[in-house]
Amino acid sequence: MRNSLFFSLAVIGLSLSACQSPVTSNDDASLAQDPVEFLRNVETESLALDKEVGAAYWVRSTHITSDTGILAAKAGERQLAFQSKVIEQARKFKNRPVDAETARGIELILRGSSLPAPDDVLKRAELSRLATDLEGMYGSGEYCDLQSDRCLTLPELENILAKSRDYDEQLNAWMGWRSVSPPMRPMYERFVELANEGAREVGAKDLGDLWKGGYDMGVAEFEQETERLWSQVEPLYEELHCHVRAQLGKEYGEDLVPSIGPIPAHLLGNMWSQSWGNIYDLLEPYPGVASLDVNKALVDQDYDAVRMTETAEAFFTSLGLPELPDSFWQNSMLTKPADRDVVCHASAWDLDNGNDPRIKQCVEVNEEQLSTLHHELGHIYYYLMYKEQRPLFKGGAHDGFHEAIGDTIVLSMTPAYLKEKGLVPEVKRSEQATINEQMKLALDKIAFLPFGKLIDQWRWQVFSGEISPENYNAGWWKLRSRYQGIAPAVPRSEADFDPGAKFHIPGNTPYTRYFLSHIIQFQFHQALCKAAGDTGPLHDCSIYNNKAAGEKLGQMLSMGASKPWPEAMYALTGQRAMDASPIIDYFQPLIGWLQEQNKERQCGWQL
Ligand code: X8Z
Ligand code: ZN
Repeated sequence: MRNSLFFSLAVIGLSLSACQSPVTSNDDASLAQDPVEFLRNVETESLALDKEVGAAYWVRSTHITSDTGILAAKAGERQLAFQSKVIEQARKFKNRPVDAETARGIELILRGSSLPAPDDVLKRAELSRLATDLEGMYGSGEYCDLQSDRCLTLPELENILAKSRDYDEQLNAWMGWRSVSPPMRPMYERFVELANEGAREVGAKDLGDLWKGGYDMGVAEFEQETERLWSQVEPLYEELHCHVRAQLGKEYGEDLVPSIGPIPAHLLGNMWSQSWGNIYDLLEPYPGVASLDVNKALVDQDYDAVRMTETAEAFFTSLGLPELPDSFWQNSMLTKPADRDVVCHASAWDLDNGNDPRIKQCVEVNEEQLSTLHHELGHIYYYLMYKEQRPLFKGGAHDGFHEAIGDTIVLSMTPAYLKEKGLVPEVKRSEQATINEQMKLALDKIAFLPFGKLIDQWRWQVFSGEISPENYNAGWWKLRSRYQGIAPAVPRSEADFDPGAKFHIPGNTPYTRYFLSHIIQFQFHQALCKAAGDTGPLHDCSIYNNKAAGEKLGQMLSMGASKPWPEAMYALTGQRAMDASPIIDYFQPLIGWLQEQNKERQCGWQL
């Protein structure tokens, strides 16, 4: 997601805020002595430049050239300057007795930047330029394969990993994409130095601590909270890993996939081994029971990017939520342009103070992309629903909430729903069908959990200095093998920079949000099913067409960031904590099945 106002952006790297823009005449308006007035001034000042910075960033992301790089970096620089000024002022108000709303506003300003810049003008400009260039390098990256004599873009390389079952072909695509990131390494090192300097200037220990401070609890408490949630789900992941490894051993041979070691990272159907749904064909527990091949139906029925987006929109409107505005359709980028480089990584943008929400996605006609469209529209519906909040409160209850909305909807795309949409032929309920469906979903949702956690584990250690630049890659693979139980099939060294091959590193987007999202979306699903009056098993519930569930969801979304997140959680679920019990409940049938499959196997992996 990309947010426009910097306060609401516990969000992105060089996110969009406002600052001393040419269109903002009253440069020092935000330096008021009264906190209430200060917040109002900050909001007013933000709107104008926000619009300008948003435009510069949108054009940069949908048309990567050296010119758009210059313009975006310049706009970003002004934004960072404004941000620093406002944060500095907000710190002075921190311990003043103020009303609850004002205190919340100040809190959101203090934690609202994922990229604080140093006060030094030259360093600020350098940081903005680095952020723009790193993202641009990722967006325009391609791998020119000498053998086939052509250059492949990321979506093309991802397709190879999704579809090929040839060990070497997959390895070539996997390594190919990683040839894009080594030049980022010295830039990233400098980026870390400068961003840390900026973080220290606003009173944080380092940038990681600033990020961890965005959850209405202390930094140490938040770290414990993520550990607690991980320990709830780790046994599930181990069962899934154990079974997947055994099946891959059968497919590729145990010489290539050893039965007690980590899984080769390029065999899981995904460029980053982060979700494994693409290799469902190798894992289908009961072959032929319940056809779940949505990909084929989408192609056969001539779906295109617009129709897929309309399908996603129709789910939200079936809940009683509004239609997307015309401007969404006019301004979004739904397909990859043939004539220029763009940042294909899907994102949602809240431009013009909620009046111009857009998405940017290189949609291809397949199920994974249909899910991503629901994910992106989840962000858009959050924007639409909190549009009436004051600017400071236009944001998610926490960033994991923002990531969880569209995914929650995807959990309602049950076989019965897909049948209604004509995307699967028929629905026959049986225990075997349930196990198949659960396996398919687990390959995405359970497989993701350790990945969702380790990305920021790496960054927190990088920002704190625990992982030094000489050990960037070794530190990365240590975490990848510890959490995910995967390993590269070819030696990696410090000449590589594998973290840079994942969007959110050069894009400076915090990642713990996705780990949290993957847990709380099951809490949301459970609560919405309850609101819909569904009494059956959680995995069979769909809230499609249910206005009571839509009402409940809409209420929570419209709170935006106005209250600490436990209150938003309470409004939707009746609980105040994040909790992995619903995801565990959801997958009960599969867990039992996996335990049975694994009972003679030695699970886990040696490091
Ligand atoms: O980055 C995203 C979204 C945009 S917020 C497409 N996701 C993470 C990823 O792709 O790594 C969604 C799931 C995890
Ligand atoms: Zn997202």
